[in-house]
Amino acid sequence: IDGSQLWFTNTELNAETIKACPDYIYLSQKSETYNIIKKELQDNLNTLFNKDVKVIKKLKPGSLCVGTTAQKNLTTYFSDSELKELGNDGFIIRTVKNNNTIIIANTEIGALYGTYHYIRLLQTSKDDLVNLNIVEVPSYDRRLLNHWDNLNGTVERGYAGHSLWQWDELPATISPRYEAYARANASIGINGSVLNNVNASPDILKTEYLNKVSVIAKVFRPYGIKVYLSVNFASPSVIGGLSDANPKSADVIQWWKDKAKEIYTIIPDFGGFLVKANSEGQPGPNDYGCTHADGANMLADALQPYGGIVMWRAFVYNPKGNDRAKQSYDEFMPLDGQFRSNVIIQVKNGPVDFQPREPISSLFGQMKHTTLMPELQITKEYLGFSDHLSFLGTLFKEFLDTDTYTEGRNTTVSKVTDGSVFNDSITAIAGVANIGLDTNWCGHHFAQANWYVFGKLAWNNQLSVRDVAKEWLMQTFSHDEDFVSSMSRVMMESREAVVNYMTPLGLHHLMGWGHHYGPEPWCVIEGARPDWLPTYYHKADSIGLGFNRSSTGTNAVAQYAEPLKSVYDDPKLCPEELLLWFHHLPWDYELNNGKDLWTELCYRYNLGVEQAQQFEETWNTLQNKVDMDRFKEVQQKLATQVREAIWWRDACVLYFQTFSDRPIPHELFKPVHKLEDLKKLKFNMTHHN
Ligand code: BDP
Repeated sequence: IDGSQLWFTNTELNAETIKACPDYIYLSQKSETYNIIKKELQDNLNTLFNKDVKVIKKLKPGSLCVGTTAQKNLTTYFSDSELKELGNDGFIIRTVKNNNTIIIANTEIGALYGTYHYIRLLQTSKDDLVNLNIVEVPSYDRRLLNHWDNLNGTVERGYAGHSLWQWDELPATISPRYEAYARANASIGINGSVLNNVNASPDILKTEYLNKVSVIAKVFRPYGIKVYLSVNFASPSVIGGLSDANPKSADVIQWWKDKAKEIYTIIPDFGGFLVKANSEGQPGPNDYGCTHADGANMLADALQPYGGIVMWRAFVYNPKGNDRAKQSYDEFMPLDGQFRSNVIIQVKNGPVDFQPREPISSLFGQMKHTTLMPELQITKEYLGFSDHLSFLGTLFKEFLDTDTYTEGRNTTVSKVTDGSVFNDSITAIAGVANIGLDTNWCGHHFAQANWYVFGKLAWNNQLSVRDVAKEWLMQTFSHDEDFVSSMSRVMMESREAVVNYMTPLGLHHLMGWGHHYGPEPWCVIEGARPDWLPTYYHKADSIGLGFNRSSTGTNAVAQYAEPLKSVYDDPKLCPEELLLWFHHLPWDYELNNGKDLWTELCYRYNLGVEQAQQFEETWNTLQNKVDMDRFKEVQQKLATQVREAIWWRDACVLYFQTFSDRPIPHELFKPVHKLEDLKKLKFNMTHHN
């Protein structure tokens, strides 16, 4: 077993659900999507129950019925209002009279989601499923993957091989992986893909490429997945022959209008644009003295006649600014309320950049008159690439569950972004994909779980990620209870372990310059942007450690609503896991547990190593519960993780020791490495791609 089947690998029936086997599948409609539904149900039911379940066109007792509200013989069992509330993508699965179970939705795609849900239940539920009444409506309307894939086939921050999209072969040749990808996404509710890197090549908007994109869109369509593209703001001048890309210029406005028209002629259900502007060297409206709102609105107006949207990224910062963590807020807050209704501002979860742990971006909840969408990173740029096992469900959930307090208690990030608090014109969430051409798609077998959990949380941001982990383990590996409970425990702890051995107590960005793999807290590079260097973030000195973002420092805390602001501002109240994010504290600063900062730091780094060792030991006890190939591959990765956890611990502790001038508590650990040796290590990127 090579992992290519993702969470469709282990098609085992859960013992309790054996009674649920329908006698028939009632499907009276025809379409490409219904063909998928039919195939999924037949294949799965036949395998699961080892029985030939017939598809019928006239309803009989004992049927599993799938359809939409257009079929009046199915709707009699539902009230108009409950059907209406399902919106485009929701569904109901209900057992009615004559032992019939109906999967109903307003659209075929909703019925497809219901189908996948039902199959998943057969495989993982503890219930016997003979009397179902399930209503599911997604938290976000648009649930998107962002691919940072370049047109030359490389993937920015991709650790699972080259890009899935075979631009050179398209449109003539269609890789079978496009459909496999669409199926995997549809099974967890993802309904949009931005195909290309946010550092976008203008070429993507050339007719030649649009024709290629249209072929991918066609494969995705019956699975309910829309295609979106990242666009380069300078496109009108680079590929359009105009003298500039000024959003106020009539020619530029017209160019985008014409381009939008062309796009929708080629791809009628095109989703919209994702834009990285005036960020890390990308062009944007600021180049012409215009604001982000001017730029976003100009594009939004071009897409508006066709129902397209603009996802405009708030990831902006400038080396001249005083604290990178504050800049996105400072730049965007004054623009609140100025964006068109088909613009959504895409905001990274934290104020800096996808660190193992960050507080939430202060924009969430604060930009009350603008629609915001979270951007999460599924690919683990800063958490050990695809080499370390680190389940991001806990990271995503911690972020979504964080209370912004902007509209009083319990106005969590989930609620301020999914339409529960504000009257959002669009609701959306994006995850930067970890998918590539590797046989197992994600580089590490367990990295597939991060794709999976992103999709599940985009569908329902209230889910328990422990349950998601278990459900994923059952479908991907085995139903064995010991296996599922042991590995779900590992998964649930794994992100915290990474935080511990990389950046405990609110430290951040200690990773090597550029590649972001491995520890380089000492890193200084002549001429490099200071805000890309670790020393900018940890600010270690003889007095202590941490970035003072309190009211005595850069006052980033002031960007949060009360009581967050006061809590973050006071080291005694600030959650310990964010302490050094907000404060520069003396080495002998006493923490709540009575230990001084230096001791606690050593303790946490070592704890991370112990956790990684524990993961490896746990996996080794499970050898006879998984297939040999995946067992060995994961085993090898876990061994690497332990080795590198030690590398991280030693590098950081030994380096910070040059400032603290204190001994490592002898009962904790003795470094394996010497600081001079670690400083000489050169990272080899090719090994990791
Ligand atoms: C950072 C990455 C960089 C991306 C950038 C972005 O290091 O490769 O282009 O974010 O999100 O995380 O635009």
